[in-house]
Amino acid sequence: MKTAIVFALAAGKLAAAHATFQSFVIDGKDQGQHTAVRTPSNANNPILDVTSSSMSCNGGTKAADTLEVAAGSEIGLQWHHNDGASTTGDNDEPIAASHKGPVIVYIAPAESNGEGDVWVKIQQDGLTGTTWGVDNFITNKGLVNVKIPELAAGEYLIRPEIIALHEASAQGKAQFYNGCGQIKVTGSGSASLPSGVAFPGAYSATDPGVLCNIYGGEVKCTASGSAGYDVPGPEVWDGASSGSGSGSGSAPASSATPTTTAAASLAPVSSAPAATSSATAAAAPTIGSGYDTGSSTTQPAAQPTATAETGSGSGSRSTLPEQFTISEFISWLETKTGSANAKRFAAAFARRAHPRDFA
Ligand SMILES: [Cu+2]
Repeated sequence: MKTAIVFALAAGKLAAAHATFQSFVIDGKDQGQHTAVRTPSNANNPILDVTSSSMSCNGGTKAADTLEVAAGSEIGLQWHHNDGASTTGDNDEPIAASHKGPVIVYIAPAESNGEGDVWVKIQQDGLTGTTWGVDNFITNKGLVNVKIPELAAGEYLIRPEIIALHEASAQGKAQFYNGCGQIKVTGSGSASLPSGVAFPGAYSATDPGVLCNIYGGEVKCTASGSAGYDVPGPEVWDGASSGSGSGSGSAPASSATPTTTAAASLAPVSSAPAATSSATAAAAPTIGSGYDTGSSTTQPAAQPTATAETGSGSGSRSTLPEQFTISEFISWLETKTGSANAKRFAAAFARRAHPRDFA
């Protein structure tokens, strides 16, 4: 089996394998890139500092338009790896598969501009079995579906968020991605948002779901240290009660809450992997020694090995095609650096989906 991997770095154009929230999808129709979506100030790079002001709306300034959505309706929040670029052949679209972690959605009144204790969590997808929210996110091609609560008509900010935990066993290495969309809720909903949490402020660098080792078997990123994963931040609001937005002591959700519906809508639409999944998995496994010399992360035993590709059309060459196998890549590297260095570099590179400036 030949696994073609696009090593865009070798072609000199590898973008960091991150992601941004870019558009709304309403009734299956994409509303257009940046329409009613605040464009981040720092491209698709992650936030590493939980105290950064960008934790609120990723440094984005107010967009010109606001999108009308019906209270109680389900809308889609579309993310992509790169902004404005073609997604074709991008194995890190919508995000590098290594970037495992939760996918969360918050909402706040628009007049707050995201400042103060205003953010109310309306959905989260953490870890279910061995499936992370980001795994479902990739299966859904970067589309985060969320049900808008039966909110009173008015303008709100909606803030989807991804936390990538692939290096989060070290403090300050969890990667935070968020973005803000501007919506005007219509209809006759009556729920008013409870008080919420602040960004920055809601998360600590040492929260069990932030300082978290996802490798080495069972994940134990919980307050008690038991198996599982505690999604950072408050409890999910049930969409009705008025005093429980800030987390502790929230009322138990009834079986008819938007929470339940929303969780179901986050489930993968299909268990069949996308066509690019095998290549993505090979190119972006969740391990990272290589450049990560400071990491104390326990690595899983299984890893794609360069030698597994031997025999699939290798041969020394001095130039590299746009697509090539690992063995072809090693052969090419050998012509540049010698065998030992080539194998080491190739193996390290294969474990990574993005360059060292933002791991
Ligand atoms: Cu990254």
